[in-house]
Amino acid sequence: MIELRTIHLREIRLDLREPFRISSGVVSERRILLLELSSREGHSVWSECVAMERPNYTSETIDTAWLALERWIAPRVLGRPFDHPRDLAYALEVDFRGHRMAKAAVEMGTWALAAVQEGVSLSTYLGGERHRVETGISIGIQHSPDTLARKAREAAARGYRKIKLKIEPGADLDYVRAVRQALGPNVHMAVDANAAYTPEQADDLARLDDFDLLMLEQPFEGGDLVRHARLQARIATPICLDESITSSARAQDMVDLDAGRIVNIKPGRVGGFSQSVAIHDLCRSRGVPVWCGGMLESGVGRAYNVALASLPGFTLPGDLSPSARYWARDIVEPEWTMEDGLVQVPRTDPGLGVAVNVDAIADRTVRERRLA
Ligand code: OSB
Ligand code: MG
Repeated sequence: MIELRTIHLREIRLDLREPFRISSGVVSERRILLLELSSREGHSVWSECVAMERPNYTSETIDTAWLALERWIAPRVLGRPFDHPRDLAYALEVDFRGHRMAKAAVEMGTWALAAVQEGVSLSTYLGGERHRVETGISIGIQHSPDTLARKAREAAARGYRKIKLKIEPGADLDYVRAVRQALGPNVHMAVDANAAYTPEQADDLARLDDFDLLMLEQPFEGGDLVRHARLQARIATPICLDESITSSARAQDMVDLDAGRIVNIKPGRVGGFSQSVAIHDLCRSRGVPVWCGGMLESGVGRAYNVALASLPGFTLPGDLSPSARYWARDIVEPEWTMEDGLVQVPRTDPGLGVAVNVDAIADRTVRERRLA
């Protein structure tokens, strides 16, 4: 049994060490929505809502998430006992569309609270098995192919097991070619378009087959499956869907239509861990590899991603870069690190396995609200 007593919302701002550009926009300062959940049983945990400042990845933003949490999510779940986090997830689905990132922040926090209550790590509570997870890097769009090739070479030298390049029309084939030349044939490379292409540009996308890519992520708009299936039928590179997969039903459609052959699971995008685990289970039973994507999370959000990525079906490297890639100083202790391209999964202490630096958060808080 688990019952939420309070949800404390805080917005903090953290400067990225370097701006991160994807096809639909650039982020230099990350506005981060943190939640502190406390239970009737007397435990408390931190969680993170991964929505960004502008609606350029999905329709949600940090401001819509704040509103949804105050108005609809907190009133539905506070003071109400649930047998399991899945029951809370269900309560947030009934007659309540969308707002998945806002819902996920509470739903995932509830899994962490349940883990603490059971005295086990979040990874263990989720059914994770791995003690280490392979780490990939996602490199933003750069000014020139040469700059990108230099960054990719540095990343490969640091041990990353997968190098993912953001692409867009006009910054694709020449960039990918330069990186493949710089890295040689043995490094795992992927590209992510964040929905920047239309089916009329399929000829350009088909040329990516020359570069032996592990995957082409989300070329067409979020929600689309049919156009992705048509593209997959004519290219050899496996398509990986990110924005188009919002639930296990959509993942099933993807497999049935052969609209993609890999899924990027971001728990925030699908409403939390209940859907994430369902997508994982479905893909595993259908032989579809999954991996854990990132949303430029702080060390709090990363703890949730690392725990999820310890499940056995996560067979490809996740976008789980160490703290120092993003921030001068992260808000957790210890910070997340990488060794030989692997991140260690905390499996001994109950819950997240990292402590939150409350002073660092207080210094950076721009607004807060306690919901009870
Ligand atoms: O599509 O995976 C994406 C960041 C913001 C929005 C969308 C995406 C990303 C990333 C970041 O690729 C990966 C990371 O957190 O390291
Ligand atoms: Mg993506």
